[in-house]
Amino acid sequence: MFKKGFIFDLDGVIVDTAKYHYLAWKHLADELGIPFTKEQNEQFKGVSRKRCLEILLEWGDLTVPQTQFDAWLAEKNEDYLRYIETMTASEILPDVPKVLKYLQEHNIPMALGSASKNARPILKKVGLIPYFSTIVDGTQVQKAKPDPEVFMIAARELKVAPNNCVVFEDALAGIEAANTAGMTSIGIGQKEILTEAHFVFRDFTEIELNFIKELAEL
Ligand code: B16
Ligand code: MG
Repeated sequence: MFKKGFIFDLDGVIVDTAKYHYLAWKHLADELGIPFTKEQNEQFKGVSRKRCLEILLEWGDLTVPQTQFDAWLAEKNEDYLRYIETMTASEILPDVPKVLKYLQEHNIPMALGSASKNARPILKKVGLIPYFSTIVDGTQVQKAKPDPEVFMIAARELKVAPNNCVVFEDALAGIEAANTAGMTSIGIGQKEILTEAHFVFRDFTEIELNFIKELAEL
């Protein structure tokens, strides 16, 4: 058993893929004649692809057969994957590597805990796979955040007790998931939104390594 484990969300914590999700959803929404703004896109953060489409169709007051639903879901993802294809390490958010390197140097196990079914290809594109002992993504979870399932699986695979895990999250649903799991939650974003997080930082440039050291009990 390791004493402490660190779990990272992907979109909005390690990379800013929210802008690509927005473009792909916007493209589909335009096609369907449903208004879709960047503010609405905020509500899609941390939410599964399927649930995002359900919400979009609710906004547009559209009910469609399953085959059409699946076709639009696939279309959105193909569009999104075209953006992902162009990603490089330059899109890793500032100072994220500083924290990952520090934890790796001190043998603290790290997991990825993401709702995205595209988490692995994205991590591969930006070259961060080697940092993670385990990757738990949208292909493995049955229940979406705020359900703690994704983080509970990550803790189990890290072999760290949930109350010794630290979670970095940008979505309120993810913070709720971490708290329900009994983990320490670190919000990345706005204090006004991530009100339930134990700590909130605008981004990783605000996080000092001393703080990480304390969390890791080094
Ligand atoms: P995909 P995270 C989430 O990733 C995103 O925040 C959310 O906007 C997206 O809809 C979801 O992944 C599903 O992504 O369509 O790639 O399976 O923040 O949990 O890393
Ligand atoms: Mg996120």
